[in-house]
Amino acid sequence: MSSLFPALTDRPGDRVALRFGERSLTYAELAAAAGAVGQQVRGAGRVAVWATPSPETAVAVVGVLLAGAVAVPLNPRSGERELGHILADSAPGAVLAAPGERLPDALTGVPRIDVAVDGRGPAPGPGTAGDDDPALVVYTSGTTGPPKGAVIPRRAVAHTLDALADAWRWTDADVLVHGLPLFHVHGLVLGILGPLRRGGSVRHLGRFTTGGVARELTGGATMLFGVPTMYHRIALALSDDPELVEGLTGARLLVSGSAALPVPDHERIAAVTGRRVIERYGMTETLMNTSVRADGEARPGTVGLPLPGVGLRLVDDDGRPLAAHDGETVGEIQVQGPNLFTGYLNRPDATAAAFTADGWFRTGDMAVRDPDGYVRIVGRRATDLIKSGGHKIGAGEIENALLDHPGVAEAAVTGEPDDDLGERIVAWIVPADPQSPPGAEELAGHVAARLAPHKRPRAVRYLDALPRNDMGKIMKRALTHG
Ligand code: MCA
Ligand code: AMP
Repeated sequence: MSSLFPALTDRPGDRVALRFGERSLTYAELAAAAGAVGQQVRGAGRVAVWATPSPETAVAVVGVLLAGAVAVPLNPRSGERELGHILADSAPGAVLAAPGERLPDALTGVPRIDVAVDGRGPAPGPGTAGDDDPALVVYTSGTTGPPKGAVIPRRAVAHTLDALADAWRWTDADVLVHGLPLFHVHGLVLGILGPLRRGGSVRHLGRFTTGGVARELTGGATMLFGVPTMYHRIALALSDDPELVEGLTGARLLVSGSAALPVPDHERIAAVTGRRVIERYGMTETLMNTSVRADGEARPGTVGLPLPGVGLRLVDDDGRPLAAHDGETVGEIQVQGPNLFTGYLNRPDATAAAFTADGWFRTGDMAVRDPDGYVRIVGRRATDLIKSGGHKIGAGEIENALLDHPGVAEAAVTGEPDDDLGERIVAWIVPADPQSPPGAEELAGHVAARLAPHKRPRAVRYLDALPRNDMGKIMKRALTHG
């Protein structure tokens, strides 16, 4: 296939490709370092990447892709159980990490390759990998069980990034700033591979702060990507931070995604800066489906129009497509197109269940369409999927982790509205010993160590018994509405 990164494979020059804090790499330096990685991983099949927010992660993923291998980004804060599952499922031939990074015991059996940002490898060629060959396996939560590995082909990466370039007028003149984690599609595919495919530049904040956003947007950055929690924190900070106001006001494009941007945050930012945040809608399995266009109307609460090449329909409960664009009739979003994943790794059952008989992907997101076609997401089919800080988290995996705690007899997990996180995780616990129930911090630490810190409950409520129906099924609505 044609190169995923023409700016790296065709005479890379001295333009800065990426910057993390004080450390930056030009296109020529990135091509050489990625070439060195590529030499080491060629033929390795799947290669895990210890995805810290660092230039090593970018070099690692680009090197793997240029070599035609498959990158499996790992959350460096993954707990034992989550990491154990991902490694057993994806069986990586090697793990790429920054030198000096301490890796957990679960990775002991996997050959380690240190990523040298000053490495010098042969100029990457066009490669032999085909469009339908996998580029990435990204793990994503479902309602029950451990996370599933979404296999994302090279064509999906190319297609989604080019569709966004069209929608956003995204060019090599753009300098993106963000502080997103690099083990999700948002931060890695859009936030790192996006600028590199365009031949532009990215500045990563290491960790998100409103001060970092202000500094970069007043210092030459043109675009900002973030999850709604980040825009919420920006909206709160605007009144005390003139540099932040100046930066947002002057930016070419402000983009939010991964969860719904609350209308009050959208309006607050618009009122202070005169700028409207653009929303786009995507999913690990589908990459990007819709977006408000750079020259379109950024109506609060809408995620815009289907991107070029993406088929999108709403269906009723019986799976029948809805014809109405009346802004009222709610249906599930189904999508089709070159942006889609090819399936879940080792899970033909889950893959089959995710598609309709005629090949549409069931997103589980519920939406209406405005008369002009704009998509407005109104909710989610499964209440057992929680979006907290833009991370998708399955209630089932947290319940299983809680049940592993000796002090927990029964557990149920729900999501509750939260101004900052969108939703916060709430654990409902029947203690094994009502006289000495495990504390909230103890349980949060227990989940953080097994799964990941962002999956920890933010509140714990204690009950004598969980409400159950005649079939013994926990009635979560009675918990949240009780
Ligand atoms: C807290 N920490 C702990 C514990 N509690 N560590 C161990 N044990 C504990 N019990 C640590 C955390 O690891 C973290 O460390 C720090 O304390 C603060 O944690 P937390 O409160 O969870 O973080 P936050 O500051 O509230 O984070 C908010 C955030 C974050 C920055 C908005 O949620 C975030 O980065 N969200 C982005 C999610 C995302 O990218 N989603 C895209 C997926 P430390 O501070 O050192 O880290 S969706 C997607 O990809 C699709 C395709 C799409 O549409 O985009
Ligand atoms: P993930 O599986 O972690 O990639 O998350 C994908 C999910 O995030 C989608 O199915 C939606 O529920 C949600 N999502 C992503 N972008 C948006 C958005 N702009 N507005 C509302 N929900 C969104």
